Amino acid sequence: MDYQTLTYDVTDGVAVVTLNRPDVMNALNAQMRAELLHGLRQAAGAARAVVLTGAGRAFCAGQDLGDTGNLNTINLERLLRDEYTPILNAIAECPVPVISAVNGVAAGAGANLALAADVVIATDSASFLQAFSKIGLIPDAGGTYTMPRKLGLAKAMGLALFADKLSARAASDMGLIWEVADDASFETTWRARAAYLANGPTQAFIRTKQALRESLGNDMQEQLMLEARLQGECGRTRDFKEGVLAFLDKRPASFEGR
Ligand code: T3D
Repeated sequence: MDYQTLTYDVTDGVAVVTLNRPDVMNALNAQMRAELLHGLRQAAGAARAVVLTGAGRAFCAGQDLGDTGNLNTINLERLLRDEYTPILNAIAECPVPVISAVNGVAAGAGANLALAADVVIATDSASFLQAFSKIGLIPDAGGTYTMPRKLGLAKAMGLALFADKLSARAASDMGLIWEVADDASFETTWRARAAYLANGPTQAFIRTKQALRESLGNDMQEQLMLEARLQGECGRTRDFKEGVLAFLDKRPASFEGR
């Protein structure tokens, strides 16, 4: 696909998808949603780690409010079901870890797109804004699923109702995201994290993602059975043997992802 609204690059096992409509803070129009879905699906089969980030001073300002069409006839249920949900599913179902590298403000569906990733790394000056109530909507793009699970109901409810802008530091302190990096070292930080994943035991990372995501719907016995099955699979990988031998040899492991 010839992307117009994002850039797509795969280098050294890391796919980087960069939302690229900086004039509107990378707001999502129909074309960007289609291209993002395509890019994420491509990346899932082409890399050992995937990064989603934004060009310019924003990560993503959510729905392009200039691209909503006729407000009297707009069908938001269809929009979410047919255009946003497949993107969120593509992140959840991407076998390898997905990092959101949040380079600036993430608002509305842009905030929840960022939070849908497996690992969220934000630059110090970034912020998260559940902007929906400001325009008479509820949090969407998975926000009502993600936020209570990461934060608990009290903080999720407050963010959704009051739409306060949350600094990256506050988001990290609350457990909403994995880490914050200084603006000067932000790109170095997320690239190092992505490289670590791309050079690691990919089969174990795939199953770690699966086990942790599935745990949200499992009881303890189901989860213990899932762990046993997935660990059994890891035990048959070349990377497991290499990891143990490297430990015994007192040398760094060289993982192939198999
Ligand atoms: O509506 C539906 O179809 C339903 C779908 C809903 C899902 C959603 O995502 S609802 C939430 C939509 N997003 C928002 O409500 C956020 C709107 N934007 C803002 O609140 C602010 O722009 C920001 C907090 C993100 C950033 O503020 P600031 O002061 O740093 O920048 P700015 O000056 O407001 O914006 C810069 C430009 O980006 C500006 O254009 P201009 O004046 O330079 O030509 C602004 O209009 C544009 N922009 C920002 N957000 C959007 C946008 N253009 C279109 N859509 C946007 N969402």
